[in-house]
Amino acid sequence: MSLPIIPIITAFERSPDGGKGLARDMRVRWALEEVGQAYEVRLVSFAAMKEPAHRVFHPFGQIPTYEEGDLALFESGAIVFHIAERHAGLLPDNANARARAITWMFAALNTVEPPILDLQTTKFLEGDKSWYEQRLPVVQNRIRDRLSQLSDRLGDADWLDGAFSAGDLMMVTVLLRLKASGMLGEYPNLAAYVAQGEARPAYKRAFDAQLAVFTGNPPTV
Ligand code: GTB
Repeated sequence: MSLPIIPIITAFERSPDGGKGLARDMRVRWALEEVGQAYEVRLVSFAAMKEPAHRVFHPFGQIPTYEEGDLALFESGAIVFHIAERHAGLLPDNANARARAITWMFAALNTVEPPILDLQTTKFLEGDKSWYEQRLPVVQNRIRDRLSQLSDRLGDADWLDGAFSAGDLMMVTVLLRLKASGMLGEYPNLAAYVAQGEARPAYKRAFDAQLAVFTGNPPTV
C-alpha cells in the first residue's frame, strides 16, 4: 500500500504584503483547502528564489510552485486548475458548466488581473516619474472598465456562473488586490462578492496559514 502524496507548495519566507494574503500562494492554499487536500509549505527567501535549486521548480524564480510526487508545476493558474481537475468541489461535473468555470479562471488571469497589476507597477515603481500623475488615472480607469463590465455580468448573483467554482476562487483573489485602493467599493456587488469569498471557511483557513508565517511558527518542510 502506497502512502498518500502530500503536495508541497512554495511561499514567501517574508511576504512584502505583511500577511495580507495578496501573494499568489494564497490562491493555491485556498484551492487546496476547498478540496480538503493537506499540503506542506516550503518557505523561500527572495535570494533563494533566484537560485538553481528553486529554478528547477520555477524557471522565472518566483513563487508559488507545487510538487506532488514526481510532478512539479509553477504558475498559480495552472496549479489551481490541476487541483480542481484532480479533486471534486472546484469544477462542475457538467462538461459545459466546467468549460465555463475554466473560462472564468482565464478571464480572471488574462483580462481582469493585468490592469490591476499595472496599477501596482504604476504606484510602486513609477511614483517618482514626471508623468506619474497623468498615468495614474488612465490606469485606474482601465480597471474601472473591467470592474464595471464584471459588475454588470455578476448582477445580484452570488457567483459568476451558478455554484462557487475555481473561476470564482481565481476572480476573488485577483479582485482582493484592489482592496487597499478603495476601488472595489465603487461596485457594491463586487465588494459583496469578494466578501463572500473571504467568508468561506476554506479561504479563512488558507488566510490564517499564510498569516502564521508572520505571526507565529508556520509548519515547514
Ligand atoms: N504568473 C505567476 C503566477 O500566477 O504564479 C506570477 C508569480 C508571481 O508574480 N510571483 C511573485 C514572486 O514570486 C509573488 S506573487 N515575486 C518575486 C519575484 O518575482 O522575484 C506577486 C505578489 C507579490 C507581492 C505582493 N504584495 O506584497 O502584496 C502581492 C503579490
